[in-house]
Amino acid sequence: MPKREIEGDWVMGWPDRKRPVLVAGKDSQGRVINGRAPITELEGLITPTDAYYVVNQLEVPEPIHPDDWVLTIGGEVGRPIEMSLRDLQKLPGRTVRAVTECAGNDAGFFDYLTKGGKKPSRINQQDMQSRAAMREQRAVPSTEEIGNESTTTCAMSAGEFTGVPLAEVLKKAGLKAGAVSVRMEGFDRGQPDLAVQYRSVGRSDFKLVDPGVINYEKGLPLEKALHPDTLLAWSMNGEYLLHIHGAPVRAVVPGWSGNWWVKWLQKIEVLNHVPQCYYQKHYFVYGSSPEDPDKEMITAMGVRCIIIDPLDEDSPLERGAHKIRGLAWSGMGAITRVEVSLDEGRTWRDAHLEEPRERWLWVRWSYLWEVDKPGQYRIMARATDEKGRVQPQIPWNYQRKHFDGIVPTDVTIV
Ligand SMILES: Nc1nc2c(c(=O)[nH]1)N[C@H]1C(S)=C(S)[C@@H](COP(=O)(O)O)O[C@H]1N2
Ligand SMILES: [Mo]
Repeated sequence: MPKREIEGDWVMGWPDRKRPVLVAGKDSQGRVINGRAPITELEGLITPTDAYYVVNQLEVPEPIHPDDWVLTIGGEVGRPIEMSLRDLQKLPGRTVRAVTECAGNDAGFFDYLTKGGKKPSRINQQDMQSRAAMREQRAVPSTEEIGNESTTTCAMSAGEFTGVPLAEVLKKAGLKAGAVSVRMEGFDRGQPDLAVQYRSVGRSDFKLVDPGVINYEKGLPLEKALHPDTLLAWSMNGEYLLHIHGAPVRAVVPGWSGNWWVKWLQKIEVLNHVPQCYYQKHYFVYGSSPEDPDKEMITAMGVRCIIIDPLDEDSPLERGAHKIRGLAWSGMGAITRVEVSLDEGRTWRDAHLEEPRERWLWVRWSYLWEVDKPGQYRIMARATDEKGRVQPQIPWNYQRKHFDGIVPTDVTIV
């Protein structure tokens, strides 16, 4: 066996193992505007900051100096207030470790599992640079391009976030009795990218709703807004937020998909209704088609489990003992069980859940597989949560959001 690579990188002048590197797309000034995380290379639980995935629906705004930044809190409150970063930092703080996952992550597997066809690669190293260029040109992709482009597995990461519960800020302003939702507005402004919208659906032969130039915004239902782990965060992984992740302050909404985690916050508005924001009503929705009149906003992620080792690409494998490893998490409830099947799902055996099992973080799991007969093998894994929900929980929807199906790994044993 060839020796596995050790001196992959020079870090602080010393040779080290290869480090996970973000696959990024840059704008014409060389600034990263999107990125895919090399999640199958994750060791441990927390994604290093410079390998954290990046998704932006609108143009990335120019940075605001933290000293010039104020957050306005108004609407259905007793005392509308303005708070600086220092004001926020005077309130009781909180740290939460949570998975951020883009609602469109793994969308390509929806079609593979329902219609069959070619299995998308577990990690789709998309050409993020050509995406960035298309975005700047505002080009509408052809159906062929859409067919080749789906985000698999790398639009998710996990981090440690420090900030203040949104509930503390709302308490300070004083919620009025009629409060129903909390609109969070970012200071990024622009027109939604048509290419992104068409890719989400997987075709470009229908008419999109075009809201024109808007700020990114979402109206968080009050119950989730008041959950103590819903934060206004200024820190990620032990340091101040990077600009691309929403500095000075972003929302952290554990268990709910990334689109709820509004970056570059500038305004919080308490409402007596759920607002019809573009990204709430037209894009991050469940529905049967673009014409469906009963679209429903998406909220919590489903029950998720992925195999990160081995991957299809690792095939062929030699006979003997192999450790099957993966990650499991859920927006719906704590993970209590992961099972592995080696016979197309006929029988399932418990995998070992590795501690810790934090509620909003993923759980690492492993299964020792002894295999001595050469042949084709299909490895499947599925997670169960504390309420007994077994994946998948989320049905196919035309926007292909919140995929939580069981994606097998196929390997040959020689
Ligand atoms: N202001 C603002 N917040 C935003 C977005 C955006 O376009 N503008 N994109 C959302 C989406 S769709 C995702 S998946 C997450 C990604 O967060 P990250 O780039 O820090 O990983 O940010 C969310 N918050
Ligand atoms: Mo997203």
